[in-house]
Amino acid sequence: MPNLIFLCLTITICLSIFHTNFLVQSLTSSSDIEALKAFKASIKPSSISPSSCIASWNFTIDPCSVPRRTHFICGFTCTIDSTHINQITLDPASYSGSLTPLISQLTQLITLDLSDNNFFGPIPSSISSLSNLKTLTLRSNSFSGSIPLSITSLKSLESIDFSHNSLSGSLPNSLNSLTNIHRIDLSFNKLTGSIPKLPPNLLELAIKNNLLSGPLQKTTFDGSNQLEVVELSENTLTGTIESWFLLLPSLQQVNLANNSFTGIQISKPARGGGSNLVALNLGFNRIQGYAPVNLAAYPLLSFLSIRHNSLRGNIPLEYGNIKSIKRLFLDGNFLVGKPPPGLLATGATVSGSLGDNCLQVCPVSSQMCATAQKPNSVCKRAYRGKS
Ligand SMILES: *[C@@H]1O[C@H](CO)[C@@H](O)[C@H](O)[C@H]1NC(C)=O
Ligand SMILES: CC(=O)N[C@H]1CO[C@H](CO)[C@@H](O)[C@@H]1O
Repeated sequence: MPNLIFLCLTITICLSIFHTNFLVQSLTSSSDIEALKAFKASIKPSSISPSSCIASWNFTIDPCSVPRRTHFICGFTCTIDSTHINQITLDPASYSGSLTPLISQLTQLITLDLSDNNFFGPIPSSISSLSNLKTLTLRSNSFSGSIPLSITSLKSLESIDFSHNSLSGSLPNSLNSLTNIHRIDLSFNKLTGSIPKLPPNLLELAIKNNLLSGPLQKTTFDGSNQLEVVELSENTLTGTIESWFLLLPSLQQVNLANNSFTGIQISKPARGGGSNLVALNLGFNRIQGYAPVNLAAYPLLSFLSIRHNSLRGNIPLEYGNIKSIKRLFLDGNFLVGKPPPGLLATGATVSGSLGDNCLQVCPVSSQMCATAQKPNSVCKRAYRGKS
């Protein structure tokens, strides 16, 4: 009997020692450790340089234990209670590999930033399990395939940056269910199709240098009342830019250059601070017709480019009286007549270009006229049979 009691006591002590040790040595949840191991394992060992963060991910100790002098030196952070990984921010160290679907086990992750490496292959759709994720930055890698539809269930997401990858296919249709997102950057990919309805709290939309097509649709921008920045240059967008677009209430910077737009309609903003538009770039399109007079009514407009289009007729006199304008580019059109005096006056603060048009008067004493006008023959041909 005493033997049995002794045995029980021993087992209890052993168990409690084991238990304490277990708690001390293994802070991080086992599923997080498993996910980190898988994350490292899907990176090619040959691409992990000895001085990089990932090289220090040596699982002989617990990832969240401190201090981290030799093991797990950098690349991630843990929650305050050291039980979960809440941030992965890799160093730009040319890591090459895929992103493991087991990333979905890091359920407390708030930031995932793999920018400036060589990750390739698809963005795993299991990423949709990261319900706390606020920042998803995969910029400057080689991810391919389409943007997983499941991404639209990431309700906490505030910022997506997938720019400079090789993503293809169209944008997820239910993008607008990302109710907390304020920044989307998908620039420099191979995305096709049109832009679906935008999330309601979006401030910045950048999809520069892709293969987007079709016109800008009102349904896309309906309710985009916070939208300040629209960067859609270098796509294959077509059609007329309609008057509702520049009247989106928060718009500040718009770049639609290097597309195939053919027309533009501009309405005057409401009187008394009706527009915050500061910069508008419509250069290198196929816009026909007259230079839109109503642009002169945008009270904060400081940069305007409609260069390299097919504008005809006179430069509106009103363009000489835009008080806010600092840079104005109307070069590379078929504009005629005489520029508004306000643009050429000595001491005028506006710079830019009126060159490569069909202006009859453009004094080379003005910097705006430094580039020569088109040859007469070209201008005659352009206006033959038209008024
Ligand atoms: C991991 O760390 C242990 C010591 O904690 C060391 O013996 C081992 O070589 C390390 N492994 C690698 C791959 O660096
Ligand atoms: C904003 C933008 O993309 N502008 C580019 C349009 O294309 C011309 C000519 O190729 C470039 O010089 C511009 O930088």
